[in-house]
Amino acid sequence: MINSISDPTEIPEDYYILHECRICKGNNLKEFLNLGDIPLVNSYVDVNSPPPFDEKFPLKVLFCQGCNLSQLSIIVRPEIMYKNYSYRSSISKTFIDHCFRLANSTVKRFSLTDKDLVVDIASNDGTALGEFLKFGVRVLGVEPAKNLAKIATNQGVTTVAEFWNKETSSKIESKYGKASIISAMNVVAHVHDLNSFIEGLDILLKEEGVFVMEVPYLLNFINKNEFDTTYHEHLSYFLVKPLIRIFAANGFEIFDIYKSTIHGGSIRVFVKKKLNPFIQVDHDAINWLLELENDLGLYDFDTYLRFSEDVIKIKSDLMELLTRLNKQNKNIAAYGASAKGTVLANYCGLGNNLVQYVVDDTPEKQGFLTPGSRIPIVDYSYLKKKQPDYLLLLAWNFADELMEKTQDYKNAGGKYIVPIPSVRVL
Ligand code: DWN
Repeated sequence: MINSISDPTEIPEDYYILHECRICKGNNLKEFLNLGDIPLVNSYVDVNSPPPFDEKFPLKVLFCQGCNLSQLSIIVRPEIMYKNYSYRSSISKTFIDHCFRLANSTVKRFSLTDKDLVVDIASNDGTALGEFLKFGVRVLGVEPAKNLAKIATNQGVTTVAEFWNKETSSKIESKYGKASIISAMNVVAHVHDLNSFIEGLDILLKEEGVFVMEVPYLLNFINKNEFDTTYHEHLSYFLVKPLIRIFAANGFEIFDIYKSTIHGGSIRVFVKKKLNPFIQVDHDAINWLLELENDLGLYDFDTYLRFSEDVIKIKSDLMELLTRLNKQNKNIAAYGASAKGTVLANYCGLGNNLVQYVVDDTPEKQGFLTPGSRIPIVDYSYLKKKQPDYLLLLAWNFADELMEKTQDYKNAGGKYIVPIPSVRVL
């Protein structure tokens, strides 16, 4: 989610080119990943009126030598990406369970009661807040995609259909009062103007309140070759080091942080207002991750170049495997019409000739074609009917959950292809 574009020069109508690092404002930005031109990952194609071609945008990642933030070279206008959004966070049980644990631990750790307000930024269909509601706290979602805000509100999670910014924050404050907790799961990486985002937090958060966020961790991205989580929505790829810097520059302070396994590896970061004296900073937790980042070479550009070589190998291994299986007349399907699946398919040049259909349990995606690769998206019953020989797990981050729910497929002789961190047949 971008709230305002401060400096990048406008080129075509739909996107901007980044000229300086969004955190340190330096211009020592070096490219380490170029995935070519890729469509917007949530622009699923209508089977009944497909456009002549799917619009594509350059997808490149740059490393800032100044503050070590990795970031996309362009910024697509948020209005294009988020007005109607097919991704539903409630589709995965693994994620719902994760949100329950987050709600449970947050309510206990900060002694929340029915007087406390929890606000979730980019609350999607209300999955996380639904778990907080179980503990009797007050909740409010903020979600720019009107279709999702409506679903959440209908399910009892009142949701404001707006982008997060200072104006939205002020409006919420005057109507609902200050928040004890503001959460942001998988959205800070989507934000171009981080200063404005944090100013919004400052307005709505109580002086003793806590901001808790989760973002994919660049450490896992590099070490597990998670290149397909690069897409136009993900503007920043975070290490702890640049995060400390951006919060400090805005009067906030990280006081605790730890790794989580969700979405291929994330960090959960707890942040307070700098002047809040009631919460102690866990320096050991923070320093441990900073040392780990340093030891793993994540402040060194050469590490990123080695990663980009691994990415090329995944592409050739996957295409070699799928082409060989196709020649042997094996039927290949996929599971998970995910954003990362769209990037993987388009980068590798994988289409309907190799993968016959993609199974996805999201009703909003079924009946459409995947962006660019144009593979039909179907519901789970297809898998049962067709029993393909191989199932490519495009939502590899939920591999355990997908394999568990497709036990019958496996028992009938089906095999899985897992593309990340390296191509494997299971
Ligand atoms: O930040 C973002 C991340 C966290 O989520 C986004 N901007 C968009 C989205 O990315 P993604 O689409 O790559 O996320 P997922 O959660 O890996 O997508 C999984 C896909 O697989 C979804 O389309 C749902 C589907 N799925 C399913 O149909 N049945 C997943 C599971 C676990 C299932 O049981």
